Amino acid sequence: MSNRLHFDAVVIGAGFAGMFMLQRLRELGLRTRVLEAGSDVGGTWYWNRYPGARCDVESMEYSYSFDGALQQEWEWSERYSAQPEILKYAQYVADRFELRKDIQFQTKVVSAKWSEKASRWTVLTDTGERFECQFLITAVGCLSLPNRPKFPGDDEFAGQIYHTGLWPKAPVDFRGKRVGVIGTGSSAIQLVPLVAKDADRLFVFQRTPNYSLPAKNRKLDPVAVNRYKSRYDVYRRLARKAAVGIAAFPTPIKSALEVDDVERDLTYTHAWSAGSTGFSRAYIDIIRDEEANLTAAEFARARIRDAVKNKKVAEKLVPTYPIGTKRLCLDTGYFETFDRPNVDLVDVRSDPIVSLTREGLRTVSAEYALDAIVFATGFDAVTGPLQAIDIRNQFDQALSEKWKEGPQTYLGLMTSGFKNLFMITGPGSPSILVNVFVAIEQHVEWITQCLTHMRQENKSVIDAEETAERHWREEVDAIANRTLLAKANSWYVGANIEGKPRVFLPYAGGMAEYTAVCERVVAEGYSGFQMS
Ligand code: NA7
Repeated sequence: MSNRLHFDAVVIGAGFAGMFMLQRLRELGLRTRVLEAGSDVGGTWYWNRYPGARCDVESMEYSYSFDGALQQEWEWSERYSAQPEILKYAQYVADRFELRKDIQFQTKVVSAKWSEKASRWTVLTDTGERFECQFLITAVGCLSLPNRPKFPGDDEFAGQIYHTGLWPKAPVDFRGKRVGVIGTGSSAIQLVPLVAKDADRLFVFQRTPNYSLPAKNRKLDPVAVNRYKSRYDVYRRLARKAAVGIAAFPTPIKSALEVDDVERDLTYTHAWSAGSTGFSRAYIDIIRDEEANLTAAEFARARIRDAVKNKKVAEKLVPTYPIGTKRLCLDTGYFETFDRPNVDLVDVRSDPIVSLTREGLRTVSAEYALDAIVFATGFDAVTGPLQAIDIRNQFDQALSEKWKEGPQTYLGLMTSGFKNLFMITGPGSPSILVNVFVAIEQHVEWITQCLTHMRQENKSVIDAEETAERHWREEVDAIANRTLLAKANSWYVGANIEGKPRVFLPYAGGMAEYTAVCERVVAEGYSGFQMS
């Protein structure tokens, strides 16, 4: 342990949340250091470099709104941006606001401990450095701890192993190779069509088929972009007031069950052709009512059957769970890929993977010779990245110990007993259920406002009250239980990670409602928080 480094605030992570937090803390005049495991900014978009990685929120909305000049000068080229362009945007923002001078890269935070006596956090890193700070702010992202299932024989495989969430920087050449992709979530759905074009043979190991609609991605028309930009503030305001933080999404007013078949079919056809995850918002009750959901699910299932010529394979690709209860995907030619002669779909629900072998992969009934295996197996979402750090309060209680039955937070911003620890897009906040940029900006602004208030009131320590936290947990659960979301075996409830408690992780009440609650808390003099 070398020198101690003293700061007012330490921010963990230099993705979009950490970058904006840094910018705001600087404006407050706080001496801040951002610690980032990667070698550059970008977070999720730094790590997820797999072929086809692309955002499912439209570029014009998936960007910062905090700086008018920035949003005017940045030019997006496509309706849905691909990873390289989003990473370039992150780098551009870092340059423009000279953020890098306060970011320490290739530095992973391993632990943080609050000292009651000093009223400070001590943060230790894998570089052996020790940072001391008054405020610790996590900006670790919700989908940043890869889930890489281990199989017997894991170390024996002689070929290359990749994970979509830890993709190498150097291009991967699949030409002439036999490739296996494990998983059929959003990442695989984006990756598979591109790998299929290059690989000699591609085996897609599917446990659960997923819903996906054609993204209808396209180059952006500069005239339309300029028109959009001339009203950017209006769109941003609309986004903040919209349930999912996306201005372009429809605000449903009707029930799927109150209209006749013809009207419903027209609505779904229109929503499907829009190429957006807003499809599940075509009616107010798709995510709330099983019967309503079935109408949308049946429409989507028919589209998948239409897309695949091989009817036997098509049937295997048709999801059976209620649509929209796991994250709806957008694709470019995913289902059609399974008609290619070099692509095979392997149902590992009925024929599970038993082991990796030197030559490839073995299921109960077959062996697959492979040169490369891609794990598109997702993430230990939302709580995983926070619990991966050994965060301890003054009683030496670990965050992961406190959260062993599931996360407990107040507004997803703080967790009681862990003083001066703020979380951006923490569990219990809208985060990944909404346009994450809107969620990030709202959280950063709230934290900034709170720190300003503390300074004005001459307070140096803040904590969440246990009662407020308990009520918030009940509220988050109650809202989720009014939807079908809580029932699905998704990463929203931690069902993808063995042994993870089944708790609904994000707040499902919508961005506008959540913001209103946060504003009310402030208006009530930070009700539910204790400052000293
Ligand atoms: P997801 O959506 O969690 O998908 C992971 C996929 O991997 C999913 O199909 C899983 O099947 C599959 N999986 C996980 N473990 C296994 C094992 N052991 N065997 C076979 N198949 C397995 O992750 P993504 O990266 O695609 O997407 C995450 C989010 O990133 C996405 O929602 C976007 O917001 C961006 P399962 O469904 O569990 O049966």
